[in-house]
Amino acid sequence: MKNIYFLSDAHLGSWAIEHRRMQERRLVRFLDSIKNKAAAVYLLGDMFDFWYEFKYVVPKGYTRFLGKISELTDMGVEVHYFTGNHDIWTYGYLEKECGVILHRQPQTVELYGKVFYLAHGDGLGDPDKKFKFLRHLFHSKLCQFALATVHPRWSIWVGQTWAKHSRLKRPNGEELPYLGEDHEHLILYTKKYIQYHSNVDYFIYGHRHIEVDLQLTKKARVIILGDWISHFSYVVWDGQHLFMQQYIEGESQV
Ligand SMILES: [Mn+2]
Repeated sequence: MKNIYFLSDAHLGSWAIEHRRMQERRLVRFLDSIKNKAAAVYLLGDMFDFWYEFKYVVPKGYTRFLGKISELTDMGVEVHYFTGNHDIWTYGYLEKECGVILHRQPQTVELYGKVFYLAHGDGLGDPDKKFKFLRHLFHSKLCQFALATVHPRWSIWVGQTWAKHSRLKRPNGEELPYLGEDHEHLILYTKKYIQYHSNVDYFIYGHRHIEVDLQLTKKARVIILGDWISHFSYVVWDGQHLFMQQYIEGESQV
């Protein structure tokens, strides 16, 4: 039985990440190392720091990553691409050119007999009004249309700059640490969700850039994936065990 892998938040191409070239190469080497043992790879959002696709033009860069996911899908490995809050503006290129299966909404799927709830996690349980407003704006058809009419010289620049600042505004450049079961939005969201969906075994989220693995009830377990900026973390499901790993080159075996 082949493995299923989950990872998120590489934020490739970020102007705020100085080691961005090394980061992309490391991700590509990881994907290469698992390509023969993987049945599916779930990319749970924000793989790009800013992706905006025009009708006939896509952003510069990411060629190694795009090539590698194309290689996997050509081999028959399912690559599921969830949009996050930095890469929602994709309109068919990743599906047609790279063969990914695109998801814009949380998905509930059964994998080797267990029920998984998968989502990037932005906006779930988060009451922040400013974030909600921006999220609404970014998803609005009118705004997407307006941005599409601006020359890439400026629209991509605006987007990259916005994404860079959204990374740099963190105090000391670090993520807010895990807030605990009673304050972490994704955990609070999950607690509510399971009241009406008691069938889910595993909840897996990205977005927060922290590693969390919490047995919430006898049945429900929640994992937050870390990231591919400093954690280089991923989750493996082999049909028996679900576990989090960090990709250490030359050492990682699964
Ligand atoms: Mn995110």
